[in-house]
Amino acid sequence: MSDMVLKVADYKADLKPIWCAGCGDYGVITPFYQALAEIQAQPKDTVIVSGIGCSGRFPYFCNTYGFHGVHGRAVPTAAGVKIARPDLLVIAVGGDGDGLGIGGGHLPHVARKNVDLTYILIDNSIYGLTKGQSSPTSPLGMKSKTAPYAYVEDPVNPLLMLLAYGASFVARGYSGKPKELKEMFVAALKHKGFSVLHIFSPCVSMNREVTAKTMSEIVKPLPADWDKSNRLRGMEIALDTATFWTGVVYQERRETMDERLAAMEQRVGRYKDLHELFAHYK
Ligand SMILES: Cc1ncc(C[n+]2csc(CCOP(=O)(O)OP(=O)(O)O)c2C)c(N)n1
Ligand code: SF4
Ligand SMILES: [Mg+2]
Repeated sequence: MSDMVLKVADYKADLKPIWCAGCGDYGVITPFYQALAEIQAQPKDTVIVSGIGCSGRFPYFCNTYGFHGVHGRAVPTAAGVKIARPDLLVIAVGGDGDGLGIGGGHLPHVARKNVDLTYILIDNSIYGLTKGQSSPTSPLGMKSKTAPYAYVEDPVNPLLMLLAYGASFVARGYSGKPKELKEMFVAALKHKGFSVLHIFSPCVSMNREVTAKTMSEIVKPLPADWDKSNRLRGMEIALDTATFWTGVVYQERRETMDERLAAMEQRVGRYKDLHELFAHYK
């Protein structure tokens, strides 16, 4: 397998995506397949871990290893896979409810630890799978099944949070711009460290307010000479909520958790079992 040149079709599972017709997630998975082919990811060495949600179905549609886990736990589970098997290409996928609601407490820790994995956060500002409850990114005033008059909460700002948490690669994309997304996926997958893509992907069935039409009015690519090394500048554009700037916002090379663990193993050796480890503390 490793001597063969893999094509985009080689990354597609036999099971075709079953999202609603017109769902933005098709615009996410297509460039993702293309990016896997571009970097020639080996399916046997690639693991996709997802949470629960329409977006959480991602691993079923990819010809790689997959783990469809517990709602909100895609990122810490993926981190565990990477720490146990640093040789694997590890990808976590989930929705805005999964990653920013129930799983919101996990994100800062995997980001600060700089675990070497790629997290695809697919945001549609709604709980799609469970049929239309407000989510942490639903805008103030938006109507939903759980806010029939209007949503009374302010949304979180995922880009601002990810930059503040210390993620070493932060990009923002839109499912309606798949060519841009493919480039971002390639850069994220090649990045050594925690790379995260916040991707807006309209839910055509459950969200009638944040749509492809409203997004097309605010999506704008970052300038070609954008300085990716400036975290504060990234925070400034995150705070510009009138424009949905897309592109690689921030990137730095910082020692990763698996590099630090490997260095420690070199220094102290690998413990054979827990008795040996605890003997160290006597
Ligand atoms: C512990 C737990 N709580 C709640 C649920 C129900 N549940 C399943 S998916 C989901 C929300 C999905 O929304 P999101 O993460 O935004 O994904 P989307 O479907 O929009 O892609 C919820 C609340 C669950 N499966 N497990
Ligand atoms: S409910 Fe929304 S997010 Fe889920 S498959 Fe349908 S369009 Fe996509
Ligand atoms: Mg969602």
